[in-house]
Amino acid sequence: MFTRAIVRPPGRNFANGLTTVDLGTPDYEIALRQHDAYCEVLKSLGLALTILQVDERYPDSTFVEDTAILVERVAVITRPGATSRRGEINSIQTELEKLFGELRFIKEPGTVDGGDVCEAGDHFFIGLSERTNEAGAEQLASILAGFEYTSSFVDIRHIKSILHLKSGLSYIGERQLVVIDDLAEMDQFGGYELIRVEPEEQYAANCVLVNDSVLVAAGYPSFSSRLKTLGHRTVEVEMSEFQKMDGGLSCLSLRL
Ligand code: CIR
Repeated sequence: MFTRAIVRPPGRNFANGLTTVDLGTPDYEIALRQHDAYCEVLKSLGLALTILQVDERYPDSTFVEDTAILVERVAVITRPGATSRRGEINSIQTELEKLFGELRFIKEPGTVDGGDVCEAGDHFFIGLSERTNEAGAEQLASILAGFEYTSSFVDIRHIKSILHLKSGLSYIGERQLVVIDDLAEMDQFGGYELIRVEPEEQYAANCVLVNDSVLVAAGYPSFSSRLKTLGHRTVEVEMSEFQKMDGGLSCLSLRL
């Protein structure tokens, strides 16, 4: 069960962040409203929120997930792959020092973005991407192994339609993985029940299991009803402005 989440609202210069998609400029006021609604959903699912101060030095800093990997006994502070995002870790570290007995760090030359790290029970899928390199993935796997978690690497560098592994993969419990077609045939996912997302609903593949519910992006009816059919309780969240900046549901919070 998650009891807490760390979030950070977008700043006024949110639109100056990095993006690879061509969906237009995000509207700051709408983004703020969507972020508020996201926070309300987390609260309604029983999570206490730590709301970090807006930090306009880092326009992408609302995507807090990329800065840390959290498991029960340890928090791993990442070294984000994009140099413009490296400084985001400082305020996250300060916060996590209050909540975790032990912190570990991804060190140079390693890079890891939290968006590439998919926890599936006691196993982790770690994406090798434009942001997470082999050195970073190996460091993370070795830290996690010290806490009895296993890991496997998933190379997504050839899949141009996703920025991070979790843009195309989510674990929703009970050995069920939500996957996009490009990932579905990979050996690493053998032994899991795969829920394939239709290509036109690919953005919906980034969904988040929070306690008894799965957060899904609003506007993907086929995927949403599929999850319901499988017995999941779903909560839809409007994400349009974050999608314009390559962000998904998972990246807006660190859950613990
Ligand atoms: C970036 O390119 O870093 C941000 N604009 C989006 C990060 C999204 N993070 C995530 O999916 N975990």
